[in-house]
Amino acid sequence: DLSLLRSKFRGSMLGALIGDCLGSPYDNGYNYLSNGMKLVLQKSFDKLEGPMFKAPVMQFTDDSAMTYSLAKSLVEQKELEVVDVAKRFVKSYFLEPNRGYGAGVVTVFQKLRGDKFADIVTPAKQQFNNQGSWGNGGAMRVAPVALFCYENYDNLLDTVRKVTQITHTHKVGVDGAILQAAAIYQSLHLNPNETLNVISFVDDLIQKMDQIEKDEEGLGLAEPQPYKIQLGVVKALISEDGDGPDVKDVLKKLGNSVAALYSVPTAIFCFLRAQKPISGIQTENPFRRAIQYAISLGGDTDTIGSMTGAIAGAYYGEEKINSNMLQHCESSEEFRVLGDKLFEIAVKQ
Ligand code: 8NA
Ligand code: MG
Ligand code: MG
Ligand code: MG
Repeated sequence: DLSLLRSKFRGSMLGALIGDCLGSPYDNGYNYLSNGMKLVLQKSFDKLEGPMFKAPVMQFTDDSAMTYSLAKSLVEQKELEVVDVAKRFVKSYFLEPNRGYGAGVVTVFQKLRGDKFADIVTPAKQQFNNQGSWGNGGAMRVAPVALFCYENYDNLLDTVRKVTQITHTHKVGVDGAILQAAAIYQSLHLNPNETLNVISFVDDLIQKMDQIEKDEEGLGLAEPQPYKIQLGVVKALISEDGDGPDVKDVLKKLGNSVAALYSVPTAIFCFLRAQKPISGIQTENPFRRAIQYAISLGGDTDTIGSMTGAIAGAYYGEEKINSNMLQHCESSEEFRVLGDKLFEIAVKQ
């Protein structure tokens, strides 16, 4: 069904945007939201869904700025042109430097601009004493690649690696982007009108990451397969019955930080957990439930909200994203159009 698939492409782009815009006001360091703040979040989402609510448009942050640049480049070049992507990242940063970029990544942008993009490999490699960044900045912007490579998983892996390494070369930063893209890819290929098998969703990701991390052994990491392990934790948490796991337990085991390893598996968990009701979150809408839950975990709320939104939007499609809520997000029309254009390029009709 091509109209459903188109809606899923839009949903992923819009989901990434809405999670970022709605999540960024709650960015609070490393604590999950207090009961009082969770109520504020509930009421604010209720208002944003209402038709008459006049609120200032919520601004997006670095997550959406970089997602936008990447999508624009893929749409205009119709293939991956890494230098073009790097130029767009840098141009967009220097036009609007106050979008909340990671503390280290700015150095990469300065170096790229400084030598006029003659060398786009070295600046990222030099980050953090030549270790490279393991931040979630590669994963947070990767949705357009998952859409662009809808029909070719091997191409997805290759494309994710190349676009991530513009800023993030640490294996854990790159593999976090691969995992986020793989989760979106799986969501896109599933039918939202059938019940989601949450266990097999995780098992499929474990199998993919096992392969990827096995191929990269020997890089000298203390733990050679960290994502495979964290996905095992996701599977255990999602299998708990009753009210599901306590928020404190989720945070202790999965995390909510700017590290890719402690945020990408968390976003996947939020999407899967929201298949069922969650206490303290009043909504019938599973897309809203996923991002509201992600934001309630605190920490890097814009990014975990955005990554959760990109996965959930790719699964449910645009229909499940409240249109009033979207009106309150900066540039939502542009993100919808980019979803359409990626669909037209990626899906052979
Ligand atoms: P980055 O590459 O600067 O990484 C983010 C941070 O992770 C760095 O500033 C370091 O503190 C740490 N880090 C990464 N790699 C290493 C390493 N090898 N050794 C030691 N420390 C390391 O930027 P990014 O693009 O990955 O960051 C993305 C995040 O920053 C997103 O959440 C984005 O929204 C932004 N951001 C985060 C917060 C927050 O803390 N909640 C606030 C504003 C902006
Ligand atoms: Mg951000
Ligand atoms: Mg970086
Ligand atoms: Mg963030």
